[in-house]
Amino acid sequence: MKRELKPDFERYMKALHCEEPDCVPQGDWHVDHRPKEAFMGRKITTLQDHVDFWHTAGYDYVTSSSGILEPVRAPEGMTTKGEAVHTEYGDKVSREWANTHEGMLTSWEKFEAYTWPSIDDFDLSKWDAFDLNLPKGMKAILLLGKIYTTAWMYMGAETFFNALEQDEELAAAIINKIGEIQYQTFLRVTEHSCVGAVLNPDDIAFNTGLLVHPKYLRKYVFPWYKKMGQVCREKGIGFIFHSDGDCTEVMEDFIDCGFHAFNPIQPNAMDIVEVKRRWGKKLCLIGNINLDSTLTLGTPNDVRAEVYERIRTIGPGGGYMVSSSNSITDYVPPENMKALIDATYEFGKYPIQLEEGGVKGKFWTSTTKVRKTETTKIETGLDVNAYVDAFLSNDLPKAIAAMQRDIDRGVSPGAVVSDGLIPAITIIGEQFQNGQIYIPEMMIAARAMSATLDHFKERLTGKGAAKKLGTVVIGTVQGDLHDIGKNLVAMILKGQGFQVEDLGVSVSTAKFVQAVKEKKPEIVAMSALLTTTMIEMKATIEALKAAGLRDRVKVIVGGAPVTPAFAAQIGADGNAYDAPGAAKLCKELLA
Ligand code: B1M
Repeated sequence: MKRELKPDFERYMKALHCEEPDCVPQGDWHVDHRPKEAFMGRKITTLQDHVDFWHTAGYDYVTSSSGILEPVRAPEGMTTKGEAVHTEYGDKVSREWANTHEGMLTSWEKFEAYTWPSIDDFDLSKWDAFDLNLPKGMKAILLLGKIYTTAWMYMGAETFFNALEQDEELAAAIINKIGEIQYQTFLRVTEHSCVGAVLNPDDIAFNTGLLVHPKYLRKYVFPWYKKMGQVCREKGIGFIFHSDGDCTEVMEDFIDCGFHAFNPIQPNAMDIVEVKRRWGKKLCLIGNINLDSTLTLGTPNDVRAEVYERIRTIGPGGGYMVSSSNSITDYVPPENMKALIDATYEFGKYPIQLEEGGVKGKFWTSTTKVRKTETTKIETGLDVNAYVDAFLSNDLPKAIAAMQRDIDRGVSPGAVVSDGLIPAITIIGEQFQNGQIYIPEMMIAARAMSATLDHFKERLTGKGAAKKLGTVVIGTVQGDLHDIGKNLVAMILKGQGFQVEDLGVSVSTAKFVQAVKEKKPEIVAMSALLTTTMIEMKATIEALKAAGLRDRVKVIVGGAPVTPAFAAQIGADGNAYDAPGAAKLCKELLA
């Protein structure tokens, strides 16, 4: 469909102010390089090429990063390389990301010795060029403000989570340093007349909720957002917050920080109709076209139908822009990206008068979150709560004393583990599932339990020892570098009494097969967070079959986009939604 609308940033601003412009704007903030080239049918190399892309594709803006403090593309010395990430373009690319376990700034010494980039070295020429050359009607959206994500990437996720609970001052000092640099950069760039809005892509959540307790965000991170928000409001420029996952707990905080809009409202994490009902008068909503399924696995007609449905339900009254539920990644087929753009233009004219069911597509559903509401009552005759408290407060002497007390009462060390420690970590797991505690507490508790077990190692291997439940070989599949969830699964499995062989991230089928031959596990556990890497799970099962090993092991699969139906379809033995569920499943499979 030929687009006749001219770029008009006023349209975008109207939508940001929750008013009806002439039509629903497109709202994507990031398009990977390959889809850009496929759309343009040519190489994209210069700044002008990028501008041409955004202009030709019908956006009212170009987006561009500040380029400062971008450790998502990890600083030197702290990277994990992912080979063979699948793309839709007949090839595979390799990517590097920050290493999860340990980053560069893990102590006060390292923090104090680190030379931070200076704001004065910052090259502003890109913004000068935008000031002069942006096509009429277009503005630039500055991508800047990542503070939380930058902090954990500098420290490594696990060190960061740990520091929040154990050395809060260090975490706070690093966050503040980053906040200051981001803020100064923000002030410099927003002096340019080309800047129409600032989008802050700081992922603070995952599918079931915030990654850390909101008290930390409120104390250290949100005050910086608020400072930027004030400046944006004074200058009359837009201010947009991007975070994946379920941000329900802090939506009011976003309004308080001065954000005009929220993106991308992942369908498997938040229900956009409910979000619109609760906050739609104060926050413009941008996104929700499903990257997990429709955009990646659906047909152009599925995309068209989903855009129709969103515009029909969320568009009336204004305050909505169409975009992917994350970004346009290089595994979105080019024809689906085109369908997204065309359908926005086709259906988005105000006033919106679309009938229910006007365009039918096969809506692809992702796992919706499952939060338990009750905790299991555990009665074993031991004081399980003493272990729960000790693990959650990372109080090793207390945990050791409790275990010693139970042993002195005549309970065998093995029975203390199975009736005291394991029920305790099960209760903690349920608190995590219920959203009562967050990832740092869960990780710290799992580690405290592991340290307690280590302390009694000798007595646990002798008479009366707890039986090892079995060996699990675990890894994130090839092409996928997400490992925070996989690491949590590994920790909980260890805590529950499994021997765990962790193969790391981007694990090839050959490496899984080799590990099964060498480690002789009872279970192979595969994690994937990207829809396109899920096929590696199938490939691994096929490879195990080809090597004659499939009957020797149970295979479980998990990760945010993996569903029980997918697990069944590829011939896995089971799927678990979260880390405690994975441990339960492994036990059931070996029972
Ligand atoms: Co990325 N990312 N990311 N990311 N990222 C997601 C996963 C995404 C859902 C965001 C979105 O759509 N809005 C999306 C994937 C969409 C899809 O395809 N379905 C996405 C994308 C698109 C990308 C890139 C492609 C972005 C780009 O380049 N354009 C890129 C890909 C890199 C690569 O892997 N090749 C990318 C990169 C990154 C970072 C490097 C920046 C970082 C990862 C850092 C790291 O792991 N070392 C990152 C992050 C942090 C996320 C989000 C925000 C959070 C993931 C997380 O750590 N959650 C995520 C958004 C989201 O999840 N909604 C997103 C915390 C963790 C505890 O939860 O991993 O879900 P989770 O694990 C859970 C369960 O899933 C389960 O247990 C855990 C909890 O108990 N579980 C299992 C996990 N494995 C299991 C195995 C089991 C059983 C249960 O049995 C074996």
